[in-house]
Amino acid sequence: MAAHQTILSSPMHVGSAPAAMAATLNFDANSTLRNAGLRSPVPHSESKQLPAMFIEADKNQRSSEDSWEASEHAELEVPVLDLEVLNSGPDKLGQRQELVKAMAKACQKWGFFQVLNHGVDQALIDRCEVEAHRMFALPLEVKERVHRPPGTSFGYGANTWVNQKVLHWAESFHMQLHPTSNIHEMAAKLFAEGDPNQFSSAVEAYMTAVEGLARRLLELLTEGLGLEPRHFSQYLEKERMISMRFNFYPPCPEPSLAIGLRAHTDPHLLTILHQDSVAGLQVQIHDKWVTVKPRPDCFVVNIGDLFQVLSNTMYKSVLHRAFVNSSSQRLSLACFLNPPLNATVATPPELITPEWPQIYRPFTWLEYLKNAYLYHPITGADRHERFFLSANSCANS
Ligand SMILES: O=C(O)CCC(=O)C(=O)O
Repeated sequence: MAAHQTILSSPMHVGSAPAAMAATLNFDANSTLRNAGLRSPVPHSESKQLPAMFIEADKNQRSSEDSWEASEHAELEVPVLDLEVLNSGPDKLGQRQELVKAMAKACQKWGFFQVLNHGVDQALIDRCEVEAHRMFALPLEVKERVHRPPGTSFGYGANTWVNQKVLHWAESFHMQLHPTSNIHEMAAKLFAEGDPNQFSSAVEAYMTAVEGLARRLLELLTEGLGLEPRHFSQYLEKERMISMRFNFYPPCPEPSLAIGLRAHTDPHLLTILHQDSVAGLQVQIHDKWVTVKPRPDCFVVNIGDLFQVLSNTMYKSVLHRAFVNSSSQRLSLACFLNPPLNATVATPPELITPEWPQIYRPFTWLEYLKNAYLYHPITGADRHERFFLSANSCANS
């Protein structure tokens, strides 16, 4: 068993200035989730036939018959949890405990849940969605002003993984709020002829509100592990990484041959996703793909790889993907909560017992990010195995 470690401990000095941290994210172009360098093959809803570069040959990756409609299997509904009970009042105390338990149970089984009455103003969500649509509707040559260079993390383009031959039927735009915001800079390029502030103020206000929600959820989830609620969140007060990806899926001429976003786990700590009213997100459970019913009044929350490590696999980071359809466009806003790159991620000793031994060795988020994308870039299903304490210590998984 490893020596006692603090989880998300004080930064180890990999390079402490925010600018230096940002710079270290620029991986080798051949080794990461990267932009495909798209210029012309942006998915077009006008196409009658699916262009070859979007045809997914691997049937296991297509959104096909193997999906179960949650409505036909009541037990296969990603749970919807009502946060209303968090509003203080002595009569709500018992209900709060129930909520914490339900949340922990959802993360053990699904790694996913939805939250209702989450406290993020609906007007803020609507405003951010309007701005996302405005951004994707810009002419391609304007969007390319913020083109994400191959091998880097932020900007406009299409996500592909190394080794992936086929393009996703999707456009994406990834921005960062912390440690340094790149939102104003990119808005200034995108909306040079208009009012960049309209875009950046909506996006920043949305991300700030969602970060607040993510922190509240992190504390409840931590409590659900039997730890003091601020056990992890205390380390994210000053330094943290907050980013958001807009995912836009135009109607697809042959949806059964394409995929919006391939199956993957999120490498992050926690993901807070808002999907519009069009279905597309699917979660894998018992080797079946289950559709997460769109609830625009809810956020979808999922455990990332880092939280799986911190929880010693009690919480699961689960494969998910996005499918596309022929009639409706779809928008999702995915916000990611992360520690700073130089934070140490280590399972707390309280969660390590003889019956539930330590699975992972401590590592930094930077080390994980580089390895995660370098070695298991496509599904991410087993990329965290590289961080097992020893080859045989996968007893709990
Ligand atoms: O669009 C979706 O529902 C899924 C998005 C997602 O998984 C991601 O951005 O990582």
